[in-house]
Amino acid sequence: MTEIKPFKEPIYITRPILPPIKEVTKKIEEIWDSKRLTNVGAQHRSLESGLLKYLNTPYLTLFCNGTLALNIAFQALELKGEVITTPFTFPATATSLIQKNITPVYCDIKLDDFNIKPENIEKLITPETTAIMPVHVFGNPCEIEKINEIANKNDLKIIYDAAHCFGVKYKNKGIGNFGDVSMFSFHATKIFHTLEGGALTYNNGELKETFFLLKNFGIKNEEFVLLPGTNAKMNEIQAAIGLLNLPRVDEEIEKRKFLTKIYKENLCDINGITYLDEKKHIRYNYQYFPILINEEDFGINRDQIYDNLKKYNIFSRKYFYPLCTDYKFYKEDKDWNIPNARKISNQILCLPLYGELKKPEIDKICQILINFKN
Ligand code: T4K
Repeated sequence: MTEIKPFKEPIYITRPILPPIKEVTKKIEEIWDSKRLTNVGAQHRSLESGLLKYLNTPYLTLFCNGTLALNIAFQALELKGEVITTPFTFPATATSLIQKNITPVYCDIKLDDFNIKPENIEKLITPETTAIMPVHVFGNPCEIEKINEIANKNDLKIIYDAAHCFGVKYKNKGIGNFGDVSMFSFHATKIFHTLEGGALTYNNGELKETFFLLKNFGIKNEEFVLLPGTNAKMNEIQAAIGLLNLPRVDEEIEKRKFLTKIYKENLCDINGITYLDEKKHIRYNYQYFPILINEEDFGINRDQIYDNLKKYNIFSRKYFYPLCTDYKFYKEDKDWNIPNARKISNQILCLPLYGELKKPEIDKICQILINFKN
């Protein structure tokens, strides 16, 4: 076995795309000159129309982050009682429900895409259920038709957590076209970002005004406050960064697609390591590159690999461990029927993936990983 030296600089799970600083300065000067810093100014309006085109959805509303966008979607759709969701996700999916006094009910996931398992949803529906909130985890589209059918049959709303999905298409349609509402995150760790930020996309134009009111304290005009809203507005600097990043997204996706291919070529024959196959009719965005480690076949487990990679200056992530069902703030230990989610959460490891990385770096990460094999 050849000895491999650690990377000189840390290799993180992701790095944001960054427009040239000169372009940023120019935009900031524009904002400074206008003295309009927030409350839906020119940058905000321009980004909204740019994103409508890019995401190809009938309606879109911007927010200061994805989590508050979710909160507002629940409020606007008047969700209450229970919402069926996945335990294999980032905390914000579940905690945004809890913040609105809605009980998350956890459904198991599928092994071929790590998304909610439609076959198990119906068993979890009770008279209290008002919606289904699936997550297109890692940018992999859920089983949209099946979920639609269940929701229609049971008169439930669908809110997709599409935080990872910027640029994803399903059957040639932007992923934000499905369900009642979809939420995109524009956090710095996402393919497209506005530093912090998010958006809701939807087909029902009547929601537009409600979303607008709810993100701006519920204020209709100087004399009327119509709804108990909050402050969830995207500011002008966030929107300006979005405008500079938007033309760079497709190139970033192409770079990540290439790097994903390199990962797969390196890891395809390694006993104990598997990754998801791509499905038909999907334009992926390569937001993450998750692999599964089977300890029995690989010789060491996911946690050992995670720790060992750090010694080489490689910072992988255990997205998503722990499962939402295992958060400490749940006082009662409910016995959720989620064997697949448990298995995936214990084996998953997301490897560094961002456009700035080069083939030799991916080859080296893989070689280091393969050398851990017992
Ligand atoms: N639903 C789902 C399914 C989500 O995944 C998320 C967020 C949400 C909802 C909520 O959306 P937002 O409210 O955030 O819009 C990160 C992000 O903070 C979070 O947005 C994201 N999901 C989650 C999957 O990843 P952490 O705790 O892993 O981030 P952090 O700070 O450890 O960053 C990871 C790595 O990225 C760093 O090691 C280095 C790099 N990085 C990070 C930042 C913030 C940079 O290079 N530059 C940066 O500015 O949560």
